[in-house]
Amino acid sequence: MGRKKISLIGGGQIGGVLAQLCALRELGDVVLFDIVEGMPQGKMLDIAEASPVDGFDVCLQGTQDYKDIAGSDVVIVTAGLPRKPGMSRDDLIATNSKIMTSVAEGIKQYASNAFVIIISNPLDAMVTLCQKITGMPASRVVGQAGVLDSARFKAFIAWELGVSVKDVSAMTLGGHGDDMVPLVRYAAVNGIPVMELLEQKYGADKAKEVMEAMVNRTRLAGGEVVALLKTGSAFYSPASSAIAMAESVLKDQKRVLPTCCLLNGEFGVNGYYVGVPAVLGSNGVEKILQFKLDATEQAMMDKSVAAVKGLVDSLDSILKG
Ligand code: TXD
Repeated sequence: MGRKKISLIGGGQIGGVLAQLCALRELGDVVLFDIVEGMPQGKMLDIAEASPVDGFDVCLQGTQDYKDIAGSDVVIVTAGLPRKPGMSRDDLIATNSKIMTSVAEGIKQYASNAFVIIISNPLDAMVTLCQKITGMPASRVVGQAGVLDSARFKAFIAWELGVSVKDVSAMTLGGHGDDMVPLVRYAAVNGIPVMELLEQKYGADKAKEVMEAMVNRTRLAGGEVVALLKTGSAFYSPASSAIAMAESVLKDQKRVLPTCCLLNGEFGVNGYYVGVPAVLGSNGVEKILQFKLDATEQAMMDKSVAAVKGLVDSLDSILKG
């Protein structure tokens, strides 16, 4: 039995960390594709030379040739420009949709049986484009945003309450933009509602304020990192997040992870990619878990979905222009 194979399209900041995480966890052999001559080869050689130190046995290859992604079990796409300070994710659409078009054609030709995770921004539009061009089943083309947005929300809650991040569960739904929907009602520490713990600590009024600040920080967390870095955007946490999704598929873990999925009526959305909780296993998106949103949550979801629709509906004219 051969090893699993993971191909990473885009060998920049996130791509490099993805390659190292795949190797450290021995998820499988890794191919790193980038258009920049020598760069993916150099990064893979560098990681491979750490293998005797870290003790992993996988093959690592850098390439400029899509042929090398043939037979991939998982493909993760980060190709495209990142944001600069002051830019929104949506400002990237013109450049990144051209890049995504060429990437999707490469995947269609050589790896159409893989499970594909898109990371490139603007996320919801890029995953839509990739699925359209490849024509692959929507259960095998998804986007990563929710695992990261939820991780940020969980981290802020853990830091605020002084508890382990391992015991916090919380989730964000919707698009990967500033209108995303952090679900306050379901945020919990080992099952205990976070709001109850905040009320004990601060009283009801201040507890609401503290939660609101965490919700806002979650929504703007990508920009917070961009402003600090000054060049480029977050890369460690997006890489970890996509690896959790890839691992769930490669090992058939059936984890329930917030995933950017093509919806078919779920949460009142039809025909658009939006972040929802999904069971990820060897068949890709095996199930979307639905539950009732209250009126406030539904209103936030509708606003977030409206932003996704506006962006996705502009794709056709951008690609023609
Ligand atoms: O959670 C999320 N989804 C995200 C997404 C969180 C943070 C950043 N997110 C987005 O990921 C970000 O806005 C970018 O659109 C992507 C990649 O971010 P990264 O920080 O890795 O960008 P880099 O370092 O600029 O790397 C991009 C690489 C770079 O090496 C280019 O040479 C390459 O993409 N590139 C290409 N690769 C293949 N094919 C083509 N055509 C191509 N064009 C550029």
